[in-house]
Amino acid sequence: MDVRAAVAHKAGAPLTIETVQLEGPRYGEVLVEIKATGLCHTDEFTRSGDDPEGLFPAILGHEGAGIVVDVGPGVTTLKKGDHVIPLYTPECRQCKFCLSQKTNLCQAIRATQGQGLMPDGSSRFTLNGEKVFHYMGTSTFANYTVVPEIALAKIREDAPFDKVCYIGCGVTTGIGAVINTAKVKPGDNVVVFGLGGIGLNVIQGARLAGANMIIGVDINPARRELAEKFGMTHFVNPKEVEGDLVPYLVHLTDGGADYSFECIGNVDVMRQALECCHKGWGESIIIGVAGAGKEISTRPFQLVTGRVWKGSAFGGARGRTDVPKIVDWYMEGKINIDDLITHVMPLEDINKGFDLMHSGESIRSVVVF
Ligand code: NAD
Ligand code: DAO
Ligand code: ZN
Repeated sequence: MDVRAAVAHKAGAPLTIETVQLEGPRYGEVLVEIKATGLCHTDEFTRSGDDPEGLFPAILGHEGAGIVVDVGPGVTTLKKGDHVIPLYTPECRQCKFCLSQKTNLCQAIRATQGQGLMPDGSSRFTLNGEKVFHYMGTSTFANYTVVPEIALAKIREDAPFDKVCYIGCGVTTGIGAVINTAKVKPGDNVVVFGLGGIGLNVIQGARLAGANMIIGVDINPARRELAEKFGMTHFVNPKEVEGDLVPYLVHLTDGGADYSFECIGNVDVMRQALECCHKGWGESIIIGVAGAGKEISTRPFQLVTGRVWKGSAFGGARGRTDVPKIVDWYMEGKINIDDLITHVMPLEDINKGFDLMHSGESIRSVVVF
């Protein structure tokens, strides 16, 4: 079938809106009509060429929501008409990783997903007969996409697509990192570096968890007002701190953060995030994705003296199990998504969405089909 898609032809080039051919679902696959998709920094990471594993031409996008249109043979848990959120971290419930209950990093389709292909090793997208790669197993910058059954969370039908698409990445990544990865407890002091689409969800996750101090760190002072609305108790602009940021934060938290979160992708900030943690027990969670070839460093004594460095992918969430629950939280008014969606646009304007991301004007832009 013909579908309308934003195609990334080469690193650094704007996306182009084109009619692409999409083959129907094969064994274990599902055809989804995408109704809305968010634009995440990770899409830009790949579009820009910073992603060392980026493949082109590709249809990017991994923060979508839509409706099942058709199912391939062998699909048992979804049917036509179901409302779904595609998952770039699938949940097969059968692999060693899923069965371990120690991680959300299901490996069932990892190899082919990383190659921009469906689990059988081929692509469903072509443009003028040439292969176009899938992206993160989701490719939501198209009005129809094919996704493996194990990479779809079934959600309630009264949830608005143009809001809950954000649960497909940013919301779950931020809130999940607090609840699943750090396991923040009431009264904990938390420092959040980077108050963008991810960091603001870490802030609201920390508030849900009952944190005491929720300190937001950002070089963009315009982020302060929204972050306060989401639960930030203190704002720190590193450009306005006299002297080093780390001792400033350690002093502010009376010895250091119980938990810190890096939501930028800057390896120098990752070091600051670790070193502002409390001696003996403070844990720092890396969420940001750093550029190709970047490495983190600290003095090993920071770890010897009890600080812990961790990472979190998709908020440690098991998508098919946890995403429907987060949709419920939104529908019950427990979490705020609406105020984070600052811009809505048609697919034709998707490049403007990336411009808004660069200028710092948007938190989340959402494309509606
Ligand atoms: P964003 O651009 O919306 O937000 C980044 C924020 O960091 C901005 O507010 C910016 O002003 C601030 N910032 C930049 N440099 C800073 C500095 N030196 N000190 C303090 N603040 C600084 O990005 P986002 O969509 O929130 O994504 C953040 C990161 O999370 C990206 O690296 C993205 O790729 C990554 N990410 C990770 C996962 C995961 O599962 N681990 C999922 C989604 C996104
Ligand atoms: O299982 O080896 C693996 C990779 C899992 C991918 C997790 C990606 C999380 C970070 C990228 C940000 C996505 C928006
Ligand atoms: Zn699995």
